[in-house]
Amino acid sequence: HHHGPTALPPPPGHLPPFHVHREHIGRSGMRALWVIFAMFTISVVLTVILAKRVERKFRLFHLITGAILVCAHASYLVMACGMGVTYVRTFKHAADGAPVLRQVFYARYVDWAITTPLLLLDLCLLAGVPKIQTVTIIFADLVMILMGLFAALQQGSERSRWFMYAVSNAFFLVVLYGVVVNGRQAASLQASNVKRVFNVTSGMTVLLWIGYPIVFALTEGAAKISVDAEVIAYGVLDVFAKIVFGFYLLLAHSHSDGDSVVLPESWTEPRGGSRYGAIASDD
Ligand code: RET
Repeated sequence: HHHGPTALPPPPGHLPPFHVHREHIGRSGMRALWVIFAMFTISVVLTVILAKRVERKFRLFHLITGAILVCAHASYLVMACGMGVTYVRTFKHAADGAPVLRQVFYARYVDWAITTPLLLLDLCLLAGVPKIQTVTIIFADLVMILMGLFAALQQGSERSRWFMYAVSNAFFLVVLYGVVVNGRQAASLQASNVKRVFNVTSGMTVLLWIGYPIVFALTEGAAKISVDAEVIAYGVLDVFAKIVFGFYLLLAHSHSDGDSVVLPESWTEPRGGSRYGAIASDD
């Protein structure tokens, strides 16, 4: 009998028939992926149009928000084409006792690893959060996403999956603290319009982001809801956390000089002798 070049040698002895039950995306999930892909496509075009309407020096938030939208647009295209997805063992069994494997879209985590730091950068630059605090918030966020990815792909033990979920949530608390405490403190020094825009965008961030670990627990965590429901739930959160957030930020922040953000000295001042790199001693 001929085996292809990559075929493994036949197993020794008799193996029991191995069959598994698979949970995967259906029609409504596929339709949702394409609809959300289309929404991100339109949003990218609108962001470019909005950017063209303001002077170059007021385009920082358009650039960051545009990068977030382009990234999500690419990630939805990848997922709608059936890429960035794998099967992971759940800890459930089908009626006939077969283990249940479930589709996990790890492409999301690649997207989130890039876009959540940029969303936080939007908020930190808006409030004028000092550099070191900004870097801390963004690094905590990156660890949160990566630990979530490892939890989602974990097949060995259910306990280690939930342990890593807890670690990820601990880093999430650091992010929330940074946005609510450091962000609010920095924003309190800004003009009233900037303060108002920060209150709305940071409030949206806190409320919407809390939705992600909840959806995770129901889907990649415990496989309580279908893959279609998962795609729709994350999709709704993504649309609000990226598109609604982004356009509110760009439209409410009216780009007149009186509204512009005041960054701490350490962001803007040239290097001096008493500095630690480009960072002020009081930063
Ligand atoms: C995971 C699982 C583990 C626990 C926690 C999570 C948090 C995820 C968050 C994602 C935010 C995504 C956004 C995407 C862009 O639209 C990784 C789901 C805490 C907060 C805002």
